[in-house]
Amino acid sequence: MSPLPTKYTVGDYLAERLAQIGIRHHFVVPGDYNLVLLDKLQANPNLTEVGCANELNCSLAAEGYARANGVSACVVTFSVGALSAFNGTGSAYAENLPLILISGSPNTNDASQFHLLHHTLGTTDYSYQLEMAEKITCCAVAITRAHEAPRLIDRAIRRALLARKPCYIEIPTNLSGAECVHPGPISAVTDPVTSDKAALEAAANCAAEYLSGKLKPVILIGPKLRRAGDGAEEALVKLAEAMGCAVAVQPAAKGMFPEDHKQFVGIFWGTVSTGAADSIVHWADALLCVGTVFTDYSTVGWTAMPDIPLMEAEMDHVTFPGAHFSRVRVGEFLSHLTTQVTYNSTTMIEYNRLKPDPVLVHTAAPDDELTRKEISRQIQALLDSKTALFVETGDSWFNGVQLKLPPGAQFEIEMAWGHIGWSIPAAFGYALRHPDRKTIVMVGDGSFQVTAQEVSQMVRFNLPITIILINNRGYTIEVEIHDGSYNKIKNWNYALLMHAFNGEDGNAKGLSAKTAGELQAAVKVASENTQGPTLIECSIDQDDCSRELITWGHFVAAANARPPRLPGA
Ligand code: DPX
Ligand code: MG
Repeated sequence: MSPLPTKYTVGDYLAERLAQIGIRHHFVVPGDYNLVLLDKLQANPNLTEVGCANELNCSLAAEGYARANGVSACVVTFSVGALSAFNGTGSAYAENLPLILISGSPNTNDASQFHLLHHTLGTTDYSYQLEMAEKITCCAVAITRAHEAPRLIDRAIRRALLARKPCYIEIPTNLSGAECVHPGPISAVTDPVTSDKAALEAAANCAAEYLSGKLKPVILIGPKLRRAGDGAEEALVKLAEAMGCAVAVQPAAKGMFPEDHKQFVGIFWGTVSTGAADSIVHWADALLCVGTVFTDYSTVGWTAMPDIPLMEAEMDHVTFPGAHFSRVRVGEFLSHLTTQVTYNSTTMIEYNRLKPDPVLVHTAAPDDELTRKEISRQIQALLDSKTALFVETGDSWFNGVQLKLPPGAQFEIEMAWGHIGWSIPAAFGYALRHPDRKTIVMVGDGSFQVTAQEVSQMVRFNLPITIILINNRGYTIEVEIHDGSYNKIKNWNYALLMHAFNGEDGNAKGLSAKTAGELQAAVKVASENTQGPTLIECSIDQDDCSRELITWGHFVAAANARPPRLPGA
């Protein structure tokens, strides 16, 4: 550990807290309201500054870093920076990730002197950014005096860590270097809240009662399971084994239950489920939902909403038909329940009758035109226990969900927020924290165009990320939901772009594949390029999309098109 500064400033205090909660990299875009703060953060030897190309990418890189590290920080300037960074902050909120958004702000004297300032709306009220941040974070604080900084910084960070949501800290340009007290023990910020013993006991009893007399229990896992931390994922495997029942997983929770486990029955995604997950979920007479999120997307336009009474366990509470228990930590609850359940493998026996036979995967000849199926076949062969697979909004969601994850492989998807372009900066942020992983991104042409600049940071940090860019010449998912000329985009020379990002010293490689053999050769180049990203543009026909996308698109479009309900109707 480095020696602590004897005199603390607000900036030092924040830096110390960020380092103490396990942040090793902070993502920044400089601006005159945050420059002194950036100096202070830079001075902390346990933090590495990571510059981003713009604040949207900066916030999404921090979102990806939070997936790998559990918490992240994004530092931007007032308004012009923060309003762009709000997008990644919204993602962190929807995806349950504690991202600490830090914004520089005007000198504390300016508001009372009614000065008009740059990077503002041109009025003398500067409170709007804090008010906007309040809507998209679990705690938003603005420091107006240095002596309040320790209390406000600690409060915001603790709230974010406990709620698994983003927080916002605003620091005026003339306060980052102002003196404040030194930090107290970090446990005051990081110590978890434990379950209320009585509530925990009562919830476990209620669960046993919910299951009693039920013949066909099924466990359904959602994306909030991993976000809960708390050993919840491991506890769930033990509970599943004690129950012996079928375990289905929502698409955004793919990988949160081992896919090679004999009780894994597939991804439950309504009519576009894998295996026979939808049949077994709909056959169940008791559904133990853990961390589930039911949205129009995850229920395929509300067509797959389970219609039996549910048990729903969330990070810090459990709800049953007719009962609710607060302050029950999900990990503790699942462990407690494991000691009470009886073994009943009825749903596994039935699943083994229902499950489809393995399909024969066709391997294309080297000269065959590249297809979506062949791309998937080749990506499947790349996956191993070290892989982190990012799947972008678009057909990549459906193609990615179909892949079989080897044990240990990580799967990242941003299904709740669904921001096209997320995968490039998020994979960059993730790979910085986990350089040992083999990060692969499946991204469409339209999405890539939104945040392409962040590939240049992958080059700068020599990260060997493989980008499989599926070029189907437009916004195909939108074509399937509702087509129009707006779904066509300008084509780029994606492979050549890598040379532009290299500048004079980069190691990125850009390749394009139009045949199966070209893709195979490009994949080999990617695996040998350990010093920078490799982008492989895979050209396919614009109508070559998955069956699942077309089906899902149909039902989501129908849900979008419901006519307005009149009062009383
Ligand atoms: C939009 C989407 O090329 O993928 O496989 O061709 O669909 P596919 P692409 O990356 O195109 C993505 C496109 C335009 N969604 O089909 S999913 C609307 C949208 C969004 N996020 C933002 N703007 C618009 N999801 C930031
Ligand atoms: Mg496309």
